[in-house]
Amino acid sequence: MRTLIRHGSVVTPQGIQAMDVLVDGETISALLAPGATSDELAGAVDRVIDARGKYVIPGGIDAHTHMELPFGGTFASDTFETGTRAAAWGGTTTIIDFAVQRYGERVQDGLAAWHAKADGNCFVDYGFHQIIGGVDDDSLKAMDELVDEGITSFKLFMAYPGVFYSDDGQILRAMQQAKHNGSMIMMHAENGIAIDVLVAQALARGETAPIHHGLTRPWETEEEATHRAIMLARITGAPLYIVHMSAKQAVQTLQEARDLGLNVFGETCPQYLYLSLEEQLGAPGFEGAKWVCSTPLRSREEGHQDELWRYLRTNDLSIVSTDHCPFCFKEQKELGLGDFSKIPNGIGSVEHRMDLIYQGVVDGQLSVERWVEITSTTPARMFGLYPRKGAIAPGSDADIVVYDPNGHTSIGFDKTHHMNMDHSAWEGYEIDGHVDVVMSRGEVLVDEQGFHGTKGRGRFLKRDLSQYLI
Ligand code: DUC
Ligand code: ZN
Ligand code: ZN
Repeated sequence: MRTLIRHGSVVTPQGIQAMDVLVDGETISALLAPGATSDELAGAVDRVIDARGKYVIPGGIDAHTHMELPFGGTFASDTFETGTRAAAWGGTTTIIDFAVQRYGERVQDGLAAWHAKADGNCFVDYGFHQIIGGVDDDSLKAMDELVDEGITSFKLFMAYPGVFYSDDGQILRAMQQAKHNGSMIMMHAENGIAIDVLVAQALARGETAPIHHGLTRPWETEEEATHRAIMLARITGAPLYIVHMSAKQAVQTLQEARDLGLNVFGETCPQYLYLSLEEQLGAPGFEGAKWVCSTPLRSREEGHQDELWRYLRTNDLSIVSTDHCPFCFKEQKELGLGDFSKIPNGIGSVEHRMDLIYQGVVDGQLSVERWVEITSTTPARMFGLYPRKGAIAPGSDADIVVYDPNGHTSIGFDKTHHMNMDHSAWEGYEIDGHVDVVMSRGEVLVDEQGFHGTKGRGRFLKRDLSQYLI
């Protein structure tokens, strides 16, 4: 099957150029001057997609999702089937999910469990990071084995004592192992020991509403953990990627480390750019439970949101992913009625990331090139997928989105919603743009006629080492 995407503006981090894109089978075969002749096309074309007035961008890469994550006595409500279908609807053609090893389990068993959930069920391509919930001799050895299997990044938690938590000695050992095998350590940077004390004290005072989730995880707990993680990485020489950063002070600490030349990187998520402690977490009654996630939403009064946009412009934050971890309100979020600490942590956004960050372009926060860079090209480079993914170039996978900057998307539960949730955390958001066509390895998954994807077509991606590391 040969497809020609005509008359569009191809956007990459390097610039915007009027180009026709020829797709042959699963990959891009040529970029041609607009209006290519049949000689230049060297043969018949089976399908033509008209992208006049539209952007042609590499498919989105969401480097942080949690399909079916066990959390707080329940499971994230999207399966790999429902979650990757929603991703495709929103222009995301690759996800990297987190396989889980809990304390006492073999790492290899945790990874096998994630393959069992995902393999044969995905609509788009997928890779895994590995959560190490119990650092010991066996799990450190397993890290080397996993690198050979294309799992080249490992997440540790400085939060959630008794669940995923690693102490500083364990973190140091895992970082030494990462330095040895070339992999990337990803860090959930919050001081969980201090947070658990603050949570117990708040509950003892009768402070049970969702906003106390945020108030008991003050920015200092994120900044302190960020600093500690950077220092441990510095001792070991290992690279470090800090996930879901929300506090401006934590990103300033990251920026200072980057300015010293350390291999440290930061990620944020749409919820930290748009939503706030006061408006969402502080919504009346139990409503705020919809936005309980960790790290928490931050105060707008303190100005975190604007600072995060600025740090995206200066590349102190390198990537926007979602931390997609959806829970229904009924029966899941409601587990925390009367006790905010029992509300499962997470927000569902995998469907809306490309649109929400495009709105940042419309609002003057980012250039269109930077939008592509932080949602696709940098995630590909950071996690060993480039140039197979994250590029519009001959030889790359034909994961392509045709995006209409003159289109419109109304986000809401009854409107554009394919995630397996009973509400939208983004209800009422209006986007001045629209995902028109989504192609995964040469196959059109979404167009004006609707959805054409096939469950199980998504392939597991064996990833290389990060391309940002020397
Ligand atoms: N944060 C969340 O909000 N959900 C899942 C795990 C995490 O770290
Ligand atoms: Zn986390
Ligand atoms: Zn996460």
